[in-house]
Amino acid sequence: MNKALDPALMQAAEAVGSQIPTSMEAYWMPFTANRQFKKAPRLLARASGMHYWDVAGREVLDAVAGLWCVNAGHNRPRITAAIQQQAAEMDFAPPFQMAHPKAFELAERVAAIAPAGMGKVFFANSGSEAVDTALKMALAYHRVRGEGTRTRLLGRDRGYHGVNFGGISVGGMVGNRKTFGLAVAGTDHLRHTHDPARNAYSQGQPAHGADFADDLAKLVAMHDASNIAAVIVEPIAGSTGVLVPPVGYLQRLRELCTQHGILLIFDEVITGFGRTGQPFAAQTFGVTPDLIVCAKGLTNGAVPMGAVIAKNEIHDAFMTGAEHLIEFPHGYTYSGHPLACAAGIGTLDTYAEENLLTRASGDIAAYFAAGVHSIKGEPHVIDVRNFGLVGGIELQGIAGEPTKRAFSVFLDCWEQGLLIRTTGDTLALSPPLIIERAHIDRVIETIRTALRRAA
Ligand code: PXG
Ligand code: PLP
Repeated sequence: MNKALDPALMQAAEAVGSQIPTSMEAYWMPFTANRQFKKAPRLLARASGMHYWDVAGREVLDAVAGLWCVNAGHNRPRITAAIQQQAAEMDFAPPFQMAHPKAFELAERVAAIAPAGMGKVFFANSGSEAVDTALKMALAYHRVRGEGTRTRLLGRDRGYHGVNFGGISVGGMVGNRKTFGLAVAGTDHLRHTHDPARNAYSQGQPAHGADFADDLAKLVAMHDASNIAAVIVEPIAGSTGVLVPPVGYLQRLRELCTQHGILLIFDEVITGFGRTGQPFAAQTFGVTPDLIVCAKGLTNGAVPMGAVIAKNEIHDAFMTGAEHLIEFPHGYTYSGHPLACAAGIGTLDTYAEENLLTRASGDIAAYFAAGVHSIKGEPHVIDVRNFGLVGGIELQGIAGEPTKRAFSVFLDCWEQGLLIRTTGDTLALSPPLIIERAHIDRVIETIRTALRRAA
């Protein structure tokens, strides 16, 4: 007998013909409270457009694009067809000293929507891999130009750059760092820009805090620019609770980086592919970094893939020396995997056909902003933040039990048929870019109901 699920859920699942796990023992779940989850599992079975259906056949509105990644909505036909066709045609092609046509095609397509002058695309398989790729690229770039003393990597408090050693080292979420020893040495961090005393309930970009960027000048004074390779920031910090950059902040960072020869890396794993109303946040905020890290929306979440988009001159600096030598000793077995490339091309086609990469700059974003800000004044709410089609609703945590209140709201929403995300005591929203007004109404009213009965 199946002991994995409680009898009621199992019965419901069997009634709709869902495949259900025969055991939950072996799967060690990522970033999950494993024991709690396995007592009351939330299992998804199908998806289409704005919705999931769980194994019991219950419809769930997706207000977080899966995990910030399904920007075109679920199971889009072009993407599905591209994957199916590729799987039947060629399973794998070695990416080292070999290639296949779709890798070139996808790179061209990504470069075409990237900021001008950023025309070189290096593939990885996740945001975390892309982050570590960008950090290594920065180190190697300085070295190949004879500035090999530039080895220090800077990040920012509350930054999330994935979970690999490079990423947690420049990252600034203590829970993701404290367990893992020394990780990569020689990092340092700017302060984060969250300043609720001055900026609570800002609509779009907060007015105050451009001066937080001057922390970079302080770190230059401390370490000397000749020792600093790069600074990496998320244009909008996502995982740490949707922190929108203050007006002028990214511009100031860019100025300081240029002045000191430090590479500026934008981690656009969440902000990339239309989340802010342009293909990349670099374009939305009018600031061109030296490297862009992206993933998630690159393939609409359908096949794992990440990428680093580099300025042409960074790439070109590597193209020296003997032509038979490998210029950048880095890459993954699955860099530019055929299935991921096919999914990426199908994804970019879908975005283009439906103008999704700029949809979050239009009326729907204004409607979304009005919706999330209408939550102000509900129980426990202490701040609301938004930009494009991303929103954060920060709750007062329960004293001594951080994250518990937000997670209880998450569970209530799930019971009501709505998928959101929580980080700390912030509720995060990043719906598929195809969202319509009626969906937004439903998201907001479901959260409102949950807040009004939250402990
Ligand atoms: N950089 C940023 C800015 C991200 O948001 C990564 C890197 C890592 O990507 P991979 O594909 O390795 O997961 C991310 C991923 C959350 C949450 O709770 C966010 C992410 C991943 C998991 C959870 O908000 N973002
Ligand atoms: N570990 C071993 C023993 C390997 O042979 C390889 C790749 O060949 C890796 C790790 C890295 O795997 P990937 O290229 O998928 O990142």
